[in-house]
Amino acid sequence: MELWFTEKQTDHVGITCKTRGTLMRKQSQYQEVAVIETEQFDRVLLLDGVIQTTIKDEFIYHEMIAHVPLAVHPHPRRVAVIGGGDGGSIREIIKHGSVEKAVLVEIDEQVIEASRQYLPEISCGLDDDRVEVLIADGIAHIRESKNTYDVIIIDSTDPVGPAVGLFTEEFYRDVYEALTDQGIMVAQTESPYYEPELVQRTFARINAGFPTTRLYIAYIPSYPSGMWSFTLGSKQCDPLSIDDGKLQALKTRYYTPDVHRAAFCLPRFVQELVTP
Ligand code: AG3
Repeated sequence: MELWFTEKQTDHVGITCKTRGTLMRKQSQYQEVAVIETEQFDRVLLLDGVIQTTIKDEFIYHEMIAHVPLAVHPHPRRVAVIGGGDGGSIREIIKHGSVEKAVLVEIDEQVIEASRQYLPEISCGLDDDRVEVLIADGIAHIRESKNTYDVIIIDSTDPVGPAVGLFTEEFYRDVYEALTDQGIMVAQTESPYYEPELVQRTFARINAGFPTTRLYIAYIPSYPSGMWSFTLGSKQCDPLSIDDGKLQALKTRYYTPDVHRAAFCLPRFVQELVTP
């Protein structure tokens, strides 16, 4: 018997994967947490039936959400990840020698538990000495942190349920205050193809507080439309000015200094979403 998993990505389109089995499935206080095994993507983390990350293509998302801001900041020492309980962003952050402390603020402990047990390739960085794991509300943590972090990465789920507050102008204002003078934030901001209004609105909200706001793109096969956006807000640093030499030693599979620059070159329909 063949078993297939489908995520309904929009009201009219889904992604369907041939499945070997379910490794775990558990209702947490916030959502249903599951790890399934698929033929194409190996193990897949699902939250309320939505694909968060997969063993095969997670490197693209995690490298692009972490290395882009860390390359732009001249000397990132303190970094926070809001959400991202699988640990993939943390694993990439600690590849940077300048980082002294990386704080993961995840609201749902069950996501961390499931990832530690079933996705060790992704969660492995969580045990590093420089990493602190907080089971806490990221919105409250950021509100209470002032002038604390050089880089803040918002590695959230889609803007439904607990993540809605991570897409508001008020939250981005608190992120600005939580950043140091040369601080940089990045948020995952969904598919420009399926969610153009969301991309446009979120960009405007970040841009309302940050002097420099830029959208960049990566291609992630398991996410809706494959084309995925990230929005970067910067207090001082130019997102396109990076020190290639410093980045040569990074062990990556997607990110390179050339990919960094290319990621900010947007197809016209995407550029139009962020041009006033
Ligand atoms: N967070 C973004 C997942 C969004 C995917 N959306 C979807 N499949 N509809 C990923 C967390 C990885 N650390």
